[in-house]
Amino acid sequence: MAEIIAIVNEKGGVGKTTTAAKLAKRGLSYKRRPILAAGDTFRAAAIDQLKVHGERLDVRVVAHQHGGDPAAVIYDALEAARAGGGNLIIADTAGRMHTKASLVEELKKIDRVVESKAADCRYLKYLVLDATTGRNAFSQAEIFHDAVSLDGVILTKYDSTAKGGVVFSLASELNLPVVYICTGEKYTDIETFDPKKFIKEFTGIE
Ligand SMILES: Nc1nc2c(ncn2[C@@H]2O[C@H](COP(=O)(O)OP(=O)(O)OP(=O)(O)O)[C@@H](O)[C@H]2O)c(=O)[nH]1
Ligand SMILES: [Mg+2]
Repeated sequence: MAEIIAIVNEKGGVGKTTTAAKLAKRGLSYKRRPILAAGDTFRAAAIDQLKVHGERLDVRVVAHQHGGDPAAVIYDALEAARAGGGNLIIADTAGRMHTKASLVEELKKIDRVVESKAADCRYLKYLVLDATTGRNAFSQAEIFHDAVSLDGVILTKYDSTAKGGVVFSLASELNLPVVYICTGEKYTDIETFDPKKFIKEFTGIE
């Protein structure tokens, strides 16, 4: 049974693609066989960016042409996994689109593909939030959670801020857990979220 992780946010530059690569690297370290799916078909350079990560990590990248249908890319990645090519699909998605509604529609289409093609798979939708953006990050979470029901949040750029207070409102207002925290640009700069450690750092109280 494969696992599918979709990395989403409709804001550009929050760290989606980097995080997808970090999760692939993490998957490798747990003896998983990741496949990166290039679901950002909107921005011309996005596919190449993911391919570069794939080459560096020696991880297969499933990609279509610029402008293609992201759900079809995920479909092909599922086929590749079924054919024995991997057991952890990590799907990068677009952060810059014409309208907000189009990304949500795209995600719903991806949901439909996964449901019809891979109902037996574990399917997780993680929203990537830039820790430096505060309340704006929370609004993103609200929009996406409402639209596609998220499984968790990955907080990036935690190395650039002492804040990250969004963690509290995500939990209290949306009941949404932070699953990973990213602390830099290297593939290994990702760790599972540790609430106790976070509180200690946030409050400065031992
Ligand atoms: N300091 C720091 N930089 C990060 C982190 N995660 C990503 N970045 C950097 O943020 C920039 C944008 O990262 P991308 O992964 O391209 O962001 P994206 O969300 O895929 O952007 P678009 O595809 O343009 O929507 C890059 O320069 C990354 O190296 C992090 O945890 N810490
Ligand atoms: Mg990207």
